[in-house]
Amino acid sequence: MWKYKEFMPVDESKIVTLQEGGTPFLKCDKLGQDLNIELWVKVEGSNPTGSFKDRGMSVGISKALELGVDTVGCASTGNTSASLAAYAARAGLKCVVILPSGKVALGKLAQAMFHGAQVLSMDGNFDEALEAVTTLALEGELYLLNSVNPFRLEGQKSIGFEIIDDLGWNSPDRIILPVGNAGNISAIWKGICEFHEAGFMQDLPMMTGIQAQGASPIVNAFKKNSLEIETVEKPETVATAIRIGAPVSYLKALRAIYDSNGYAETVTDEEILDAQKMLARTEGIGVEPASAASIAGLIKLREQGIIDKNEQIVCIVTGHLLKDPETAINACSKPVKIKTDIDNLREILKQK
Ligand code: AN7
Repeated sequence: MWKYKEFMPVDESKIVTLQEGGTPFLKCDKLGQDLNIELWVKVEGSNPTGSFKDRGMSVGISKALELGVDTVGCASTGNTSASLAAYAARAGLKCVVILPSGKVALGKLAQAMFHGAQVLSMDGNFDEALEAVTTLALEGELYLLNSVNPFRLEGQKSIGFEIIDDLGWNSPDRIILPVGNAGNISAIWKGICEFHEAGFMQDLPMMTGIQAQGASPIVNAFKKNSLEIETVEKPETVATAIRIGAPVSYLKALRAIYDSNGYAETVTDEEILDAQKMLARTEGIGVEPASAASIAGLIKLREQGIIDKNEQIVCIVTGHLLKDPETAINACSKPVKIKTDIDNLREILKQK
């Protein structure tokens, strides 16, 4: 992503990178033909720590070095902490992460711990953890690297740059992505607008945000045509990455959706898990549940007629399948036990 460094507000001599960005951009014809659209999928799980957060952390940690801080921190549903822990390690900074107890997928927890962060498990949800870490940041204990930090969004806007670049300096009709704390949709829209103002393309995409039904304050506001959200006190969804009831960047996100003539919709946990499996089995793309919300949303909005036939659509899948191995294993039948006997193996294959 640093090929776009002229658009990034950092001191070039202090860039901390794990070579994030430049992720696969896959045309998905089987799924696209079923839905009568042209479908592209941007695979953010291919980033160094397995999610789009790496783009933001590369800029955020570069900035932390520029500012001369010694400790960085975040609250997280998992991916932010995994990414921050890795980039802090690379920069030689101390790292503190606060996680909602019992609600962080195993792969993400393993990453945060293994990269050497101080991992604190809070008896509360993400919104409460963010409030706590923000207080610590305001007291000067640490440099906050949640997406309230504008430098995070400066990195993540490169997803927008890459989509335009990947399409040969054209905008798709629509970009669909999962929304949790709402930083990413805001960042991508910023990137798109910067490229548009620079004259790199003519059209603009309709920004389309998808939330889980049990954690959908932004969709609720959109359905009321409002710029204000009502906090969801007890957010709940299988897609733990987006289990967020008080998204910090709600205003930027709603503006992005309204200004781009976009849309917002909810999907159920069942729709998310069905879409996750379908994407893995028809296109070979393995994503975590939150990421599959974009595909589930695409299917729903196509059925509802909100998405027209022949639209050119980019779905962003935000994190890798292996982030949440437990959910993946629970969605499958167990491996068949076999004996160390080739005849037995032949019998089993015949049964199919
Ligand atoms: C896979 O890691 O909020 O709307 O603390 O991990 O920018 O918040 C993660 C969010 C989508 C939502 N997909 O993005 C965290 C965290 C995945 C994610 C989102 C997240 P935002």
